[in-house]
Amino acid sequence: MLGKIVIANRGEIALRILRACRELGIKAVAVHSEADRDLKHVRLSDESVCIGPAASRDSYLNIPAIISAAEVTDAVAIHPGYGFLSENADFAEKVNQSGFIFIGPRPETIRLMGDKVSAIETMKKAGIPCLPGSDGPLTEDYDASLKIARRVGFPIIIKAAGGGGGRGMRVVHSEANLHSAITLTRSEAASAFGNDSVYIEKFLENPRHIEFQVIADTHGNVIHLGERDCSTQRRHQKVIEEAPAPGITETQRHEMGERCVRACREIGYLGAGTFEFLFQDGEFYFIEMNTRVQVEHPVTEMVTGFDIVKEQLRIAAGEPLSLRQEDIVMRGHAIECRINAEDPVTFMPSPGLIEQFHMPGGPGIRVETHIYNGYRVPPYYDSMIGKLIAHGETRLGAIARMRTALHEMVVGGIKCNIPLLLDIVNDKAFEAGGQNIHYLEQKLGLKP
Ligand code: MV4
Repeated sequence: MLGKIVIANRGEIALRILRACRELGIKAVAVHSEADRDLKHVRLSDESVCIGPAASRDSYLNIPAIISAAEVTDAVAIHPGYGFLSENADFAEKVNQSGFIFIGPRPETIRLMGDKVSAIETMKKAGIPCLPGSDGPLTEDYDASLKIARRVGFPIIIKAAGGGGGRGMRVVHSEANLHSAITLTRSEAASAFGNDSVYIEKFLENPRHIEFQVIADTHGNVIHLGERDCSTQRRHQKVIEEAPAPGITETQRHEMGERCVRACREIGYLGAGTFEFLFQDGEFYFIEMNTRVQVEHPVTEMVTGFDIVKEQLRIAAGEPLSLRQEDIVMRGHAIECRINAEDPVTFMPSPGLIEQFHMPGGPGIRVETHIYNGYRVPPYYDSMIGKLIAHGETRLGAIARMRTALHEMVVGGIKCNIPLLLDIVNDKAFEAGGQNIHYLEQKLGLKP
C-alpha cells in the first residue's frame, strides 16, 4: 500500500480522503492555505504544510507549492479531490515527472476529456451514443456551419471545446442568430479558456442529467457502479443527487454501464470517472466525461456498498479492483443534499462563525462535513460546507429519512440552504421523481 500521500484539497472531500487513508494505514499530509489552518482534516492529519495565502490561485492551484510539499514530507502520491487541480492535465503530468503518483487517470486521458470535441469524438468511436452535431470543431467557413446547423435542425447549441459544466455555451433557435452566436461564443471561449474552438450539438429542451460511475485499475479491469440522477440543479450547481436514477430499468443500466466499461477499456482509462449523459425520451446522449472523484460519489457508495475513495488509493498502489462487475449489487435508494453556507432565498454566500452545529443521525443517515462548533467558514472558497446523504430500501424511504435528518440538523451563526432543501424534499413533483434539469429553477420561479 502507499506509504504517505498528500491531500491536495480542502473541506469535506479532504476529510473524506483522510478517512480513507486511515482505513488503509496510509499516512496523510494536509496542504492548506493560510485561511485554512483550522480545517478539521488539517488538525487530524499526520502532517500539514501551509502552501500559500488564502486565494486559491496562490495555494490550492499553486502547482510548485503542492509538489514541494510532497517532496519535503516524503510522500509518494497526491490525491487532488474534485475541483482545483483535479482535472488539470499539466498538473498530473508534473506530479508524475516529479516522481509522484497522481491519483487519477493518466495526463493524456485528462487532456483528451478536457477538450469536449476530442472527448465526444473518442466516445462516439468507442460506441457511446452522442447527440447529432458538428462531429468536430466548426471551421471559419460560415456556410459550412450553417449547413451543419440545418442538418442537425434547430434548436441547436454552440459549445466551447474548452468549456464544460455549463460554461461557454449558447442556444440558437433560428438561422437568423447563428452567425452572431458562433462569433460571440468563439470570442468568449478564447478569453475564458484560451481556446476558441467551438462545436454544434442538437439542443435538447427537457433532458435529465444522468451520469454513470466507472472505476478502472492498472491491470485492465474496469467496472461500473450504476448511475446517478443529478437533474435537481440551479445555474449548473447541483443541489440534490440520487442513485439509482428514477425510472431507469435494470436493462438500461446494464446496457449503458457495459458501454461505458467497454469505452474505458478502449481508451485505457485509469481510476474513478464519470460519464455524463443527457437523458430524454428514453435515450442517453453523452455530453462530457469527468476524470475525477465527484462531489456526489456517496450516493453510489450507499447503494453499492463500494468505497470509491479507498478504491482510488488501492488502484494508485497498483492493486487490482477489489470487486468484479458481478459482485456489484445495488441495494435501495440514496439521496444527497448539498449543504451550502448561503442565503436560502437569494443564494448569496454566507461565510462566518458556526455558533451552533447539531448533526442528524439514525439509520441510513450519513454526514460528510468538515464543519464543527466554533469553526469559521472562510469567504474565499466554494460555499458548500457539507453533504447529507440518506439511504433507504426505497426512494420514498430515503426521502422520509432525508426529511427527518434535515429537520434534525442545526447550523447556526451563518445562513444555510437547509430551508430550501426541506422545501424541495417536501415538494410533490420531487417526490414523484424523474424531474428534468429545469424543475428546480421553475419551482423557484426563475424560469417560465
Ligand atoms: C446541453 C443541454 C441541452 N442540449 N446540451 C449544461 C452543463 C454542461 N455539462 C452541458 N449542459 C447542457 N448541455 C445539449 N445538446 C442542456 C445543458 C444544461 C444542463 C445539463 C445538465 C445539467 C444541468 C443543465 C442545465 C442547463 C443546461
